[in-house]
Amino acid sequence: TRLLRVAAVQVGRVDRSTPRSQVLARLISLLEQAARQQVKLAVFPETTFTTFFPRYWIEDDTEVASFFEKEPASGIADCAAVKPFFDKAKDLGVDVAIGYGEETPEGTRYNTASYVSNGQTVSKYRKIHLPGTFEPLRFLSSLTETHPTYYISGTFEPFSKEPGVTNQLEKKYFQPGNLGFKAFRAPSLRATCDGDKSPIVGQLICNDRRWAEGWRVYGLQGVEIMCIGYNTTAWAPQLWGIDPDLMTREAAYADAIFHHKLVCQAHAYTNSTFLITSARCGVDDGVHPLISGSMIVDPEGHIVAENKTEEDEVVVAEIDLDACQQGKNKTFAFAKHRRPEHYSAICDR
Ligand code: CDT
Repeated sequence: TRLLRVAAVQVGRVDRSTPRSQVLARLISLLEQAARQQVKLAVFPETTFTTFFPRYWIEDDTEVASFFEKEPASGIADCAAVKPFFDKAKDLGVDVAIGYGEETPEGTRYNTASYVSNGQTVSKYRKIHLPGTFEPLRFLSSLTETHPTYYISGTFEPFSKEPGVTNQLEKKYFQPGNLGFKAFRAPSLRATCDGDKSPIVGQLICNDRRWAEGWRVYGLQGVEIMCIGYNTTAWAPQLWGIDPDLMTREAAYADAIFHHKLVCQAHAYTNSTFLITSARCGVDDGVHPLISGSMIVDPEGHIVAENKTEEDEVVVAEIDLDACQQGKNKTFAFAKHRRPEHYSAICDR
């Protein structure tokens, strides 16, 4: 056996104006809770240090810049604004995988997740599948007339460029990731694994989890632990292209959770890997709901631990990395069963 205690760290409501210092204090408290439960790897959400700002059309670049970390070449753990978080993780001996808005020294902005151990960046991933649009969705006046309830609910009204529209403007605020899907070993976790093999880890960010392509690239590298943070809106009918009158908010939430679990469990299973996946959830600014659904999934696709609340919460499980071998050696023994000569179309287009 190669036992390891891990945590999906869920983070609740964070508003547009919530100061970094307040978020950091909460994250440090979550780290302490994880360490008290002997957790060695804690996975945090996407854009953990701020609200999920791509939902807003923001014209003032000073405000946009305020949602990014100016990351030095030495890595995010040396970024002054968030250093206390990484110092605490180092003190507690907890490896962290955490998402944040990255601004490079050259000024390029990415949606990034870093794996940091003992104050050092072991690996960095930049989100490749950026959902949504470059421009705000157009306001459809016909819908205002036919769906007055939806538009006067105020859910998205105050933050859209045009009233009554919600946005997912990741293509506007981020460059597509340029680091590929690079699995890596986490040497700091070797001692806890009852053997000489440190785990093979991979990272994706939110929308990436819906795409089989990235998962399989990690699967082909023998990944054993996938770390995935996300912000998934629980109510955006116009964005999804559905009539708001044909679905209740409860049904929309349930459907968003269903699709989240469907892709996470299926892709963990078909790549014979554990998955630790962590939500930024709650109702930001009191009007923007995000799903929860933080969980730890085993290589057979079963959920072994999951969130109980819509707030800050540490979801812990002890996992045995040797459990990956069943799938890797039998049903999904890639070398024996794959037929790549028939797969070229997925690279060609
Ligand atoms: N943050 C993020 O990637 N969210 C997306 C929302 C997609 S709706 C256009 C997700 O896949 O959860």
